[in-house]
Amino acid sequence: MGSTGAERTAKCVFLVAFCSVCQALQGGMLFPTESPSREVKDTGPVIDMPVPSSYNDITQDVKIRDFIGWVWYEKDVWVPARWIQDRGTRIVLRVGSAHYYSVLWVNGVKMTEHVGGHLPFEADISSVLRQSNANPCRITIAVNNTLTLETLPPGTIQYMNDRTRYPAGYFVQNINFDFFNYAGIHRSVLLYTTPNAHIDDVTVETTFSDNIGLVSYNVSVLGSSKPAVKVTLSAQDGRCVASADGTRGVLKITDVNLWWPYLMHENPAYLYSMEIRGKGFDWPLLVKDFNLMKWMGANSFRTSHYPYAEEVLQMADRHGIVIIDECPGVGIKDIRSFGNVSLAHHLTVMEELVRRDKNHPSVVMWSVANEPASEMQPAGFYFKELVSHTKSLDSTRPVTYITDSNYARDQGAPYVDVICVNSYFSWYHDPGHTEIISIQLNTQFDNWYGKYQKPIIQSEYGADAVPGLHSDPPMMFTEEYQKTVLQNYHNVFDQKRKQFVIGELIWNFADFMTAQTITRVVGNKKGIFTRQRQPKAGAFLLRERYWRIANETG
Ligand code: BDP
Repeated sequence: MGSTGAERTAKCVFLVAFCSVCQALQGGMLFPTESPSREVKDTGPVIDMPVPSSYNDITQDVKIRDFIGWVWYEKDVWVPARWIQDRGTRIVLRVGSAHYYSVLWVNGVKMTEHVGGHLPFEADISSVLRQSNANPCRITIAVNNTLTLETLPPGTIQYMNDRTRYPAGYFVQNINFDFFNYAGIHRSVLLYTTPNAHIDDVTVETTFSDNIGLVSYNVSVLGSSKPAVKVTLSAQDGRCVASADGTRGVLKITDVNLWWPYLMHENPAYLYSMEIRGKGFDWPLLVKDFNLMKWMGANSFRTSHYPYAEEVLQMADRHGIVIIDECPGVGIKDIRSFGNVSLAHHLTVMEELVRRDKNHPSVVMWSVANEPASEMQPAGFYFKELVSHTKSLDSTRPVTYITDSNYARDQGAPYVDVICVNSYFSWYHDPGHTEIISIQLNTQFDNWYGKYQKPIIQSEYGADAVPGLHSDPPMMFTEEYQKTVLQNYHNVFDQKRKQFVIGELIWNFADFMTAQTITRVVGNKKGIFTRQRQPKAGAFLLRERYWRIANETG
């Protein structure tokens, strides 16, 4: 990776030098100096950068940590000659995710570009590679992390131009969300092949009646020839339980084993495998996180506030963890972010998300946004469109967004299936007063339910705790305070659980990095685990609670 414009400038410098060898000297070639009439752009350093990773935390350089703008990644790879020679093979380059706006070149030829930081994109690079000198193949990806009012999440750039206060001038990226705007190529970049005639998409919808499971499938095949498609469905022990021919159909399974979240059934997370013939991040941390969830007896999470890597969803399928799959619609606070351009982009992001995740049994609900300014007048139309579009993409799952608005003023709640509410009583409101939680939380639930009669999930609640900080009686930022807040919320959940509160999601599983502000102590400390995954006192409280509930209900 180099900094701004590194690669383009580097090529330019090379060409100038070449001309000077073969022609008479031209011009005085003054040393380049910045002046009111001249601009100089240095090619910048080229540094090693691992992929996948965020470039911000890799070096000790504060400028790279806080960099805003274009960065350039480049790598030469050898593509197996066999792939190139066999014209029946399609060669694809897939980027798991790059934040935020990306342009992709292969051997200097632009292949594609993609807007949005959390979902995959890919390009068929076969024809470029089949031109002469394909190997080594040079992959170049330019990534720009600038957020605007029309990106998801939105942001604004603010220029500090007042030269009396800021002699050099500078600019900052303003954001309305509470996590560090990590940037770079965040997920794996893969080269893979398919035959020219290949399966482009598969949609599976499941239902059951008594002991019969029904699997409707729809396979989309691309390519000039259309091979016959055969579908087989196998049970977990490998037995074939149903099969069919053709690109669409319904498979029937007698004595079906349903997929259940773990803790809720003696045989949870039962997966059938479907094979369609005709054919086409940090692992240790991921495994540790799933082990911690199971240690606690937790069986659900929300992908706040953007889609997680596909490997995470695959793990959830296998382990019986239920997911609310959230798009990057966080920080929609400015009225201009409810405009048509923003809405059109938001609809596209939902299309990309549903396309990617629709076949995961662990995904039980789509979340189209987190804490938007849903009390603003255009929010009604915006969420009506967004929810109905998402339902048209997937009619089998409920759709929600997460609100922190007042129940009386929220404009989007009429369109969602489940009301998801975030609240921070005794933290952002009435700091220090844990005794008000009970009355405020009861009122919150009764108000929402009274108005909409829809099931409710408490989608965030919690308090910051700096690990190792203690006080009794509890004070804010200590482990005891976090525990007391959680305990007070839980007392109310236990009363309402028997009525209409169908879920509770602690904020947050683990501490995480944010931008620097006076409300954050080296990041957000609302985790019940530290960033290094060690438990705070609150983790033991939740562990006791979740296992108790599992035993009561199970
Ligand atoms: C909520 C946001 C979440 C924040 C949390 C907090 O949804 O992203 O991290 O507050 O302030 O409003 O800790």
